Amino acid sequence: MVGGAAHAGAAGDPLITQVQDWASGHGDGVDATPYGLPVKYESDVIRRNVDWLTADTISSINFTPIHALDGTITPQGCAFERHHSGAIDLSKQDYRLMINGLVDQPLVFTYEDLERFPRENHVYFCECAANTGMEWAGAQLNGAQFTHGMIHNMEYTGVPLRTLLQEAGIQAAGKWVYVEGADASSNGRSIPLEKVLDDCLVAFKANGEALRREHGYPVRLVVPGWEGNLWIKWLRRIEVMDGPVEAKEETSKYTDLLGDGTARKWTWEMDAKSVITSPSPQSPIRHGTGPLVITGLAWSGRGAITQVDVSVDGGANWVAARLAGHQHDKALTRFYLDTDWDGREMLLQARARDATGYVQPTKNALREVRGMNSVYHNNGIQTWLVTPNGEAENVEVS
Ligand SMILES: Nc1nc2c(c(=O)[nH]1)N[C@H]1C(S)=C(S)[C@@H](COP(=O)(O)O)O[C@H]1N2
Ligand SMILES: [Mo]
Repeated sequence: MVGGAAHAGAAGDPLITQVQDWASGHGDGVDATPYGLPVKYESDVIRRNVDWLTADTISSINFTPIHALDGTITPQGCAFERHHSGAIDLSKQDYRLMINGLVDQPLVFTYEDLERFPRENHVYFCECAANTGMEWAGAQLNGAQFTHGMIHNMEYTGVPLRTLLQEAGIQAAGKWVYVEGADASSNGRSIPLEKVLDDCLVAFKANGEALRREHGYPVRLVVPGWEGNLWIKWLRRIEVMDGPVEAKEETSKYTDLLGDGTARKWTWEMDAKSVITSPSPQSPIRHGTGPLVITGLAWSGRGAITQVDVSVDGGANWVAARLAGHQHDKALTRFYLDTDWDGREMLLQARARDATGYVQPTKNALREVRGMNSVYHNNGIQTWLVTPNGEAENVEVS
């Protein structure tokens, strides 16, 4: 069908029959682009803000254009940013990492020191706990970038934090670490030692190149599967402690006020979640009826994604989507449903299942357990209403 359409359109098409400018002379030489930027035709694939959320851009957030990306790796240049006191300039020369507290030997590492420890490469997603937080009370923001764009997925190169702590020697009384950044906010968080010894990385490269400034250059902490707030940028100090600090970012923030007035606390893991990135409000169907690729992302902080189901009728019927590309634990998984669209209205949903058997809940199921006061950890099923003209809109089905 697609082939037939292309054949009919080709007759007399000057793009086929005439020699074009780009074939009539030379292109740019290899010296024209020492470091490449996206081509000008893709200039709308950019981070975006939500105005009413970002009155102050210093302590603020922007969103990854997930509606316009494909595959699983997020380019650093358009990966969402979240700063509590702005992105800072910190050179490798001025970089120091201190390990102190309940250790045999307090240590300070330079950037060069870190490069001399055995390093690893891992792909992980980083999701702000507030991702989708604006949707608790009902459908609000019109676009996957805004409802689900506080997430990115990169390949990190770094040294296991375990290795550095072993170098310092953890004392028996040490049960937690307190980690902080070099920025004015410091964004201090407590992390239990089991997690730190398991898979946390002191990372200095992302997607093969140095971390961008806004993602914590020269060194950030990677805390796989756990909420983004723990992923300390411009990592400065790690104190081994016998208990948590109960700092601002883990008491007044990053806890969830339940319906009965008590708070859910230490909600570190990001539960399984998914979203259809296209079609979606910022990526409507422009080609009419016939073959349609429905695609999206799924992820779980508890391991691998094992299945993604897609519904075109608001959750009445489900079809298993095709999981494509690399699949890593605690990393984004790309799914596709290759289908035919008859032009009828669709209520598009995706539902993720992870290796623990956990299935992504509906928003209402989440509200029954968590009440209506929450902001963080909203992993409810998202619905896009696609109308016969191909436009899509953020809605909820009951
Ligand atoms: N030092 C420092 N680390 C920080 C923050 C910060 O403001 N300062 N923000 C945190 C939050 S809330 C999130 S969601 C992630 C975002 O990482 P990104 O900006 O690379 O997307 O970084 C975390 N680490
Ligand atoms: Mo965050």
